[in-house]
Amino acid sequence: MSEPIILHNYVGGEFIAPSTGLYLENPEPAVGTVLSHVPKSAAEDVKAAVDAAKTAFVDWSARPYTERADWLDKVANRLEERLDELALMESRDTGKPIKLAKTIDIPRSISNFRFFAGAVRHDATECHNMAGAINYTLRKPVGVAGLITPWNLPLYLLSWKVAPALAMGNTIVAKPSEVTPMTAALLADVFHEVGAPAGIFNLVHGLGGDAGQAIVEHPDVKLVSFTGGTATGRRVAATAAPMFKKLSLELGGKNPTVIFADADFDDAVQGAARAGFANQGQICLCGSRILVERPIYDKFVDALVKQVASLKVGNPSDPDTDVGSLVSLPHREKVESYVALAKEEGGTIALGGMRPELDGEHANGAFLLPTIVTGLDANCRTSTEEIFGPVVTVHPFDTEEEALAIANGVQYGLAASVWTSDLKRAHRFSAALDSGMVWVNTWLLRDLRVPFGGMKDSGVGREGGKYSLGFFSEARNVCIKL
Ligand code: TXE
Repeated sequence: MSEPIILHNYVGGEFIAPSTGLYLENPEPAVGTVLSHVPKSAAEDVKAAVDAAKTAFVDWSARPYTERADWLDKVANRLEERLDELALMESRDTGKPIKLAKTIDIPRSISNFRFFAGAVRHDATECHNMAGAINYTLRKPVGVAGLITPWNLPLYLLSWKVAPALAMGNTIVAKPSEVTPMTAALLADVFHEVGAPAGIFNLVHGLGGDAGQAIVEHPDVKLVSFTGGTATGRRVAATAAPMFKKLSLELGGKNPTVIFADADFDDAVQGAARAGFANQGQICLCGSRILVERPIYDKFVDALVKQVASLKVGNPSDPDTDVGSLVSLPHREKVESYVALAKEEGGTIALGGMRPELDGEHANGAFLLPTIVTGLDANCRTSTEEIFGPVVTVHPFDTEEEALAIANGVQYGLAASVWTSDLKRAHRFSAALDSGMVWVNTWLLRDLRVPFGGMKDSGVGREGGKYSLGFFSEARNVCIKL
């Protein structure tokens, strides 16, 4: 067993200890041993980071966009050189399969830097001609950006915010989840290695209620981009709104996967399994409510059970593993409480519902078998509340109207996937869904230019492509009388 790694905050280009002198233990969820000691930072640490970011802003915001884009490319290149190390750390910190970290999480993080370097190089602003005058739009950096990220896709989601924030000339105070701080720490290391200007990227570790809250409260943080749970998002909004901060909230989901009888059956089974169980069901976009048209319902459930039962559960470091451990033991308890609730509510556990029996160091990891529940009312708590784990419920429907009512009958509205070979229905149904994003005959196929975000309790605002460039800047109109 190796010694725990001691993490530092990164402020003004220096790695420093928290002012409190206190550290949190960060366990490796698949084995239960302590992976690192994480600074338990306080408002004082956030203040130092904001001061550093404010100082750096003067110079950074004045640099040409081409230079800022070049820095993003340097960060991307160095991340790429360290891909294996980053992937292993992401897998150990979260419990996710190394296969996923290596092919999705880290490559996407690298792409995020390259994409926003390209986006800002090719960006153009608008011009509105009118009688006797011309208007043009300038985009100014906002200032110090507070970026708060969750534990499910640590570097992937952090880089999705860091890259556009810097591209548009802002400087950053970031706080990763205290549950998964490792790759954010490595990102700070990369900024340091490439010699990025001191203070443009500051990292403060710690608890949400301490360091996170202090970032949102700080009057000099002019913009907050938050991804996390809906309850926390509500608190962030309540704190930030009276100060009129720019705010982007990407929150929870309870996303429907809607399968019509005319869909390509095998594709739909594969798609529903992937949408339900990728990253152990811990992606805000995961499809945890599977609605199936009645004529194919029984056949579909059988095929889904067979498909999901074939997934290999266990050691995240094994390259063949499909399903790793959940992010923590407390999170597994939360997910298991929903399995118990599903039974109370009259559901049948068609697959899983318990912990796998694993040997050796994984015997006490936070594992849970992929779980499929049938026979539940579509309106019960298990079917409508966000579980954020490897648990899906499957429900039959008879008509398109009924499928739509079930799909839209929750407080969330983040993503949906629809499986059908009827083109007209695909368009009609996609337009009627209360959902920020709809995939048809696929799931999580991402183009980084498209708007990303949710409606209802799934959040406020959109990020991605020009939406991110817009959010991370202030638009100013200049009207010239001719
Ligand atoms: O998230 P939190 P948690 C959902 C999922 C999960 C639930 C709770 O259902 O079970 O949310 O997860 C920081 N001010 N999602 O508790 O608390 C916190 O330190 C400022 C969906 O882990 O929302 C972390 O960095 N920041 C989701 C970040 O907020 C605060 C991904 C997210 O943590 C804060 C994760 C405060 N007062 C969970 N309190 C998704 N949409 O992808 C906490 N934080």
